[in-house]
Amino acid sequence: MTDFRYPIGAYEPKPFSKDKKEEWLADIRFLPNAIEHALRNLDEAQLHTPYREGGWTVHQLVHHIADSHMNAYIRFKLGYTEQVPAIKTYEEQLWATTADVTSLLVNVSTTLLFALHERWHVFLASFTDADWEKTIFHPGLGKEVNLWHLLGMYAWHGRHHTAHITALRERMDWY
Ligand code: NI
Repeated sequence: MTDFRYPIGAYEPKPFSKDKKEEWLADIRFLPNAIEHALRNLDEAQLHTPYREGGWTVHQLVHHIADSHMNAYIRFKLGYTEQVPAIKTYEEQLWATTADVTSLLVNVSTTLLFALHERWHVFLASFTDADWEKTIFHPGLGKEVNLWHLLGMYAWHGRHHTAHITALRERMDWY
């Protein structure tokens, strides 16, 4: 049976390479376009459909990606400018139920993602090979994580949630 939670599988860390870097930077750059494409023509009833039983709705997924990637951007800025800073985890399930998420249209978050990812991509594209080895301390994981690992994680994270939406569209025959 298909696990709807992991349509593209789990994140698999990869060693640093120029090709992988270009691929992951492109994932960051084009995530907002991918989300916009995944959402095309969906009406409010469709947007409020859970992508799996008991899961987040499409609407919550989009706001979650914005929540997650705002945190991600801050993690990269901290990791780049400080010596092994401890980053802050957050309660993503609770963040997905606050008033801004429940009351605002998904367009607000896609607009936010276009601006955020433009800044994030330009920032990341300036990294030297050595910059990718800078680390943050991740209290959730209880260990140091380098910015290369973090890049792969967020490239995966964007594709992972986009696939939740596109897989739902396919199963529901929404075209
Ligand atoms: Ni997520």
